[in-house]
Amino acid sequence: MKDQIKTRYGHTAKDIAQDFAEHLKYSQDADMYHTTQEGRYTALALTVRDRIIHQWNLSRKTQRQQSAKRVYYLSLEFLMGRAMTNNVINLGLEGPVREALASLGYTYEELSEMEPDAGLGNGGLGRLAACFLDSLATLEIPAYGYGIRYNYGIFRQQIKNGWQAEQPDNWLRDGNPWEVLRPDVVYPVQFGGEVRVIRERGKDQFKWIGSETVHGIAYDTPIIGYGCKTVNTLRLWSAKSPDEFDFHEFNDGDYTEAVRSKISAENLSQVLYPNDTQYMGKELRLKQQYFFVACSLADIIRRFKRENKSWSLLPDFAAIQLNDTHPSLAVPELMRILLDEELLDWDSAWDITTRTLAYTNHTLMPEALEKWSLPMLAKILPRHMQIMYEINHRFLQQAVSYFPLQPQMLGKISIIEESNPKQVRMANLAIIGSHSTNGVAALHSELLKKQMFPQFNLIFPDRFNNKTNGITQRRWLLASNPKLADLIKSAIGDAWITDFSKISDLKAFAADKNFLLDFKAIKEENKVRCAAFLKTESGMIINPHSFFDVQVKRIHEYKRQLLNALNILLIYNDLKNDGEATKNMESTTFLFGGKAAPGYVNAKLIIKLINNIAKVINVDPVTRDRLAIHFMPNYRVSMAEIVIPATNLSQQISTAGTEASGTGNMKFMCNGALTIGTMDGANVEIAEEAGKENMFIFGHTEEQIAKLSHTYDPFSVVMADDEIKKAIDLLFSGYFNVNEPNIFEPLRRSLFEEGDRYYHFADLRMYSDAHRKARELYAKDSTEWNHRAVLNVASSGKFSSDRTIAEYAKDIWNIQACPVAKDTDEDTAL
Ligand code: HBZ
Repeated sequence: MKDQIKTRYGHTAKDIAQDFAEHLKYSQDADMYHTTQEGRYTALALTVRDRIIHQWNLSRKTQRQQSAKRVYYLSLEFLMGRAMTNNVINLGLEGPVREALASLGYTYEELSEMEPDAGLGNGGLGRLAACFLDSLATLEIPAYGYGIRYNYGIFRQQIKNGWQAEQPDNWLRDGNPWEVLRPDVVYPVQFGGEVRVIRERGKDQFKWIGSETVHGIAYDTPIIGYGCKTVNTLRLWSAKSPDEFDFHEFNDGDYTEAVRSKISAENLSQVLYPNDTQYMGKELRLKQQYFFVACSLADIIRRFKRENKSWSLLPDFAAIQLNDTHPSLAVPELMRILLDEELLDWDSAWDITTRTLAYTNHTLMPEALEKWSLPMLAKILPRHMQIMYEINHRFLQQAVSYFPLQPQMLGKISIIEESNPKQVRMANLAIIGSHSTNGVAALHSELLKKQMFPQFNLIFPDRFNNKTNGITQRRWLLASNPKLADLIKSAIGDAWITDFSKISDLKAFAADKNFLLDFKAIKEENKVRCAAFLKTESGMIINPHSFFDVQVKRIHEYKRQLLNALNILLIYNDLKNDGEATKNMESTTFLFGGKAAPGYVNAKLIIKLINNIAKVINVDPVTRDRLAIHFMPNYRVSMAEIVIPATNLSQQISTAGTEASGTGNMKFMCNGALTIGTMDGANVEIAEEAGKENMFIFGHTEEQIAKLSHTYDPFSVVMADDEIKKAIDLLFSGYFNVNEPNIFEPLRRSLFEEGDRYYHFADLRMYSDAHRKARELYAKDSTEWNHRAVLNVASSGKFSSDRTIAEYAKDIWNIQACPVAKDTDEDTAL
C-alpha cells in the first residue's frame, strides 16, 4: 500500500503525465468531446497538489512533535497571484511537468495561464504578506497566514472611454484546486448583545452574550518552501451562517427570514474592501476585522491548549504579527479570552497579550489611520469596548508621569479620541497592546518615531523598530524572468535563490562585455514578450524596441502619477518644437498601470487624464514614432510578472516622506531596470546599496519638503518656468478633452487652489532634468546603461524578503527554524 502511494505520486515526467490524465478523467470527467482548457489546468493543479499533501502533513507533524513556536501572520490581505508556477518551481518539478505536458501535446504556459490571480489584496501591503509567506516557508519557520477567503477579490478594472470601470472578480467561479476545505475547523463568532456579570470561583466575571453568531470555516492553502521540505499553511476563513449547521430556524417555520439571515451572515466574507489609503468607517468592514481575528485567535489558542502548558508560556509558543491595524482587535480579543474564558487576572492577561502581539505600520498618511466610531464599536463588540476602556485607563495613568503639566499630550495618546461621536484609534491600541511597532523602511520608521507617534516613542522607546521590506526573489526573478535567472546562474551559480546576498557576486560581471550583451538581449526578449502579452490582453500595439518607462502601482495623488503625466507633456511640447531636451531621444513608451479606489475621485480622474493624453499624443503624426503612452488596464500580480522584467526605467516618484517603503521599486531593481526616484521610502536604501550615481535621484528631501511647506506656492513656481507654464496651459486648455469640457477641473483645483499637497511643481523641473539624463544615457551609451542596470541587480541582495523575515524572526518573534525531514513512511497526523 505504502509503495503504491509512493509510486502514484512519483516525480518523473511519466508519473506526472499519468496522474494528469487520471485527474482529467476522474476529477474532471473529461472525455474526448468534453475537455476544456480550464479542466486541463485544474487537472494539472490537482496533480501538483497531490505531490504537496504528504509533505504538508509531515510539516505539521514535525512542528507539533517538536512543540515548535509558530508565527501567525494576521492580515486582511494576501495578494498571492497565481500559485501554479510558484509551486512547481518551489517543488523542483518544472522539468518533469513541462516534459509530461509536452508528451501529451500541451504546453505548460497555456495551462498555467488559465489560472486566475488570487487577488485578495489591494497593493503593497497584501503582496508583502504573500512574499513573507514564501520566505517563512523557505526559511523553515513554522508559520500560518490568517486572513479572509473573500469570494470577490480586488475588482477587475476595465477602461471605458478612458474611465475606470470596476467589475466583480469572481475568482472562485471555476473552483480553486489549491485550497482544502477543513469542515472540522470551524469557530462561532459573536456580535452585538450584552455583557453580563456572573459570579464564578468567588469572583465577579464578565460574560459576553452576543445577539448574532456567524461561523468561520477554514480553507487551507499550502505554502511551499523552496529547496527544503517545509510546507506551511495559509488559512483563510469563510463566513457561514450557523443555520448551515443547525436547522432550527428553518424548522421553526420562518423560512425566508432564515434565508435572509443566512445571506447576511455570509456577507461577511463576500468582498475585499478596495480602499488602500482612505479608511472607511463601514460596519461590515469592522465585522470582517473582528470575524477573522476571533477565528484566528480561537485557532491559535486551540493549538496552544493541546500542549497543556501554562498560559504564561503563550508568548514562547506563539508570535502574532498584526499586518497594519486591520487585525488590532486582537488586543482586546486576546484579553477577553484570557480574562473571561480562562479566568486569568488582568495583569497576567495583559503581560501575555503584549508579549504575544506585535504591530507593523504601513503608512504615514493621516487619513489612512483607522478610527472606529465608538458607539458603533460598542454596539457590535460591547465587551471589547469595556476592555479597551480599561486598557486606556490603566495606560493613561502610567503615561501621566511622562508629561508633567502637559495634559493635552494625554489627549493625543489616548485610545479614545474625544470627538463627536467619539472615535477609537486603532494604531494607539496596537502600539499600547503589543511589544513591537515597526515601520517598513528606515526613513518611514524614523518618521513614525519623530512625526507620527513621538509621545509613544518617549514612553516606549524600545518598542519602535525598523524592518525594511523585501520581496521574494523566487517569484520576482527566478519565476518571472527565467532568462535573466539562467544568465545569472551561468555566471554565479544558483546560491542566490535561497541566499540573495550572493547576488552581489554579479558585480564581477558588470563590466564583462559578453555578459552585458546577453543581458541586453534578454531585456529585449522580455520586451517582446511584454508587447505580445499586452496585445493579446487589451489589443495595445506597442513598439517592443522602444524605451520602456513604467509606473505601475495603486493610483494615488501622493504617488504622483500626475508628475509623470506632466513630464510627458514637457517632452511632447519639446518634441513638437524640435527642442534640445528631446534631440536624440529614443522612441519611448510610457506605461502606466494601477487601480484607483472606486470612491477616490481624483485618482480616477488621473486615469482618465492619462488615457486622454494617450489618445491625443499616440496619433500625433509629429511625435508618434518617438513617444507613446499607454494605460494598461487591470494591473495585477500576473501582469507585473510580465511588465517588470521588460522595464528599462522604473518610476518611484512619490513626494518624499509619503511612501512608507514601496516594494515595486525592489522588483524592478532586481530585474535590471534603472530607477528614477525621490529620496522616499526604501528608495533611500536602494540608493545606499546601488550608489546614487547608478540611479536618477531627484527632488526635495523629506526635510526640505517639511521646510518648504510653510512658504510653498505652486502658482508662482509655475509662472517662473516657461516650459512648465506652457505644459499646464496645454493641459487645462481643453486640448486633451475637446468634447469633455472642464472634466479635469478638480485636478487643476487640487494643484493650484488647494495648494498642491504633494508638491508636484516643487519637484517637476528637477524630475524633468533627471528624466532627460536617463533618456540621454540610454540613447548615447547603452553599454553604460546596461552596466549600471547590472550593478543594480547585483546590489539588490538586501531587498529579499528572506532578509526581512530573518530580521523579524530574530528581533521581534524570537523564533527558530524547525526543519522538516524528507518524507518518511510513517503515518501522518493533522
Ligand atoms: O504597504 C503599502 C505602502 O503604501 C507601501 O509603501 C509599502 O511598501 C507597502 C508594504 O509595506 N500600503 C498598502 O498597500 N496599504 C494598503 O493596501 C491598505 C489596504 C487597506 C487599508 C489601508 C491600506 O485599509
